[in-house]
Amino acid sequence: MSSHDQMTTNRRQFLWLAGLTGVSAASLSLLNFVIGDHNEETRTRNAEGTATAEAEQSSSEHDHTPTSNTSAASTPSAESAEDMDALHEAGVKSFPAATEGLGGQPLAPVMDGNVKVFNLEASVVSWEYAPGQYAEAFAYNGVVPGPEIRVTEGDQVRVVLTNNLPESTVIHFHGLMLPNSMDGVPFITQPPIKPGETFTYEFTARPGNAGSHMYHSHHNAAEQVTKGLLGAFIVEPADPSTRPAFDREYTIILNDGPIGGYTLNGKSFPATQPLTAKLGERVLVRFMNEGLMIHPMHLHGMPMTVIANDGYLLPQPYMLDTLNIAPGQRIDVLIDATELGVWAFHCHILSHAESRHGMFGMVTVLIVEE
Ligand SMILES: [Cu+2]
Repeated sequence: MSSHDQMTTNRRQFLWLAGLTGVSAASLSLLNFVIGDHNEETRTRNAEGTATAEAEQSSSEHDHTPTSNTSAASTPSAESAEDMDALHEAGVKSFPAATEGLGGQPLAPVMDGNVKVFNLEASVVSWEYAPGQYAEAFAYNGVVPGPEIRVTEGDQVRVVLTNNLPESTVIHFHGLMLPNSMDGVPFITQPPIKPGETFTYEFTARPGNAGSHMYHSHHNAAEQVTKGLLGAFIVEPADPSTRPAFDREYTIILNDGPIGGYTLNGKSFPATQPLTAKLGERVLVRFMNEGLMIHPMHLHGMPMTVIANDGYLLPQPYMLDTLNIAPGQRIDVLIDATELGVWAFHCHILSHAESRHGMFGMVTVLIVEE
């Protein structure tokens, strides 16, 4: 494929995704412009020496992603700077790369009287976490993350889970205050839901429990959750004026493990999705960590204001540009989109974000446009 064809394909992929996310064609030219600048910097930096490459070589042993080529990493001198740069450039230029399946989309409830009913099915799927890269995943309704469940304080909620996995499972509603029998922990609050069985969870979204929460497996969880049995459970405040206003919102679920290594919303760069905002908008980002490691997410160009931990509003918001998010935590931040451009947004444990062969894993961008 010629570079022109590749560029055309990438443009098509970007426009396809732009259609989903509302990014205008102007963003595309902006992205090309900024990427061009970035590559100039990259070439300059790589000409300075090989110390970085050696550090990356040792860290690459910990990568569990297909972009980490250990045989190449063991012979760094075999690769020219030009070859390395070409791989870095190709990865960035393919962003955002189209892949099959998109998790975390809102699940519309079915009403049963005044009860909001959410139907979930857990099953084994083949999940494309990066272009052409598939892994066996355990998924709710076929996607990773599972569909977003969103209710309002005071709602009566029913979640019906059918287990079509080859092993037992349960759902724990992480962060929700609910009756003990609905807490979803095998042999503490309920028997495991065996293969082929269905279990019904029912509770009220309590006033005072608004915020960013999660649902996930609590059985063989180190394996089941990292393989995909996770999702966002968002409780809207009954009175929206009780929480800070924003113009648009994104949820970023962090995960690390068997499906794609280090992922944002079930995808590894360049298959992650960009965040977009118009200049001057205020963006709410709900970070949720479903993985086994801490991930310090770093936004270039603008600070983030932390407004809530685990759903609970902070008495005093504070600003930062690198946010540690531990397993189980949900942290809400506001970003004032004051700076035009395409800004890198990535985990700052660098071996979760970049190898000798380019960026992968927990990398996306915030695009601020006119
Ligand atoms: Cu990380």
